[in-house]
Amino acid sequence: MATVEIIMGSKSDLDTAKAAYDVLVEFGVEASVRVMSAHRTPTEVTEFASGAKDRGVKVIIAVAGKAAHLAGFIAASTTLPVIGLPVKSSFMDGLDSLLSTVMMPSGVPVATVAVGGGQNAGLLAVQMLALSDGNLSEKLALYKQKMRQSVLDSNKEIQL
Ligand code: RP5
Repeated sequence: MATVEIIMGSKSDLDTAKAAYDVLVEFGVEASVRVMSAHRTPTEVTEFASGAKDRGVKVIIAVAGKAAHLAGFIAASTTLPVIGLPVKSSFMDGLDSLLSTVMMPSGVPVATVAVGGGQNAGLLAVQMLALSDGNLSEKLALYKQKMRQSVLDSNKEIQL
């Protein structure tokens, strides 16, 4: 069973979801990707969300675009942390997805990352898991060190 379950509203969201999945794989976290729609399969989403904790899931990443209610709909039925990943849509460049995901009512939080921010969604999930996993915590520290070094190297290369 996956520690992080990534749910996307449509298979058309796969490229966005894959960026989060790739980060989780890079950190050695068990992850899965499934299609489930808040609007088209509401019964399945409710069953999925209400049973996630008992399946051993620790974090859920919900990927959706347009009227993107998936993350909030999942958060309504679980106490697990839910990360919302808004998809860049064709008509409003993802502003519709962003607002539909982030503007949750009090009591039902969704930790929303940037439009198309798959990498950060994956990293945020890793950071949550690292709170109780020393090995992951060390990997995150190394990741930060590498990122820092990369910027320092860029600065050396670009001397105009
Ligand atoms: C949302 O509507 C999905 O998350 C997707 O981003 C968007 C369009 O879905 P499709 O019409 O491509 O299936 O539910």
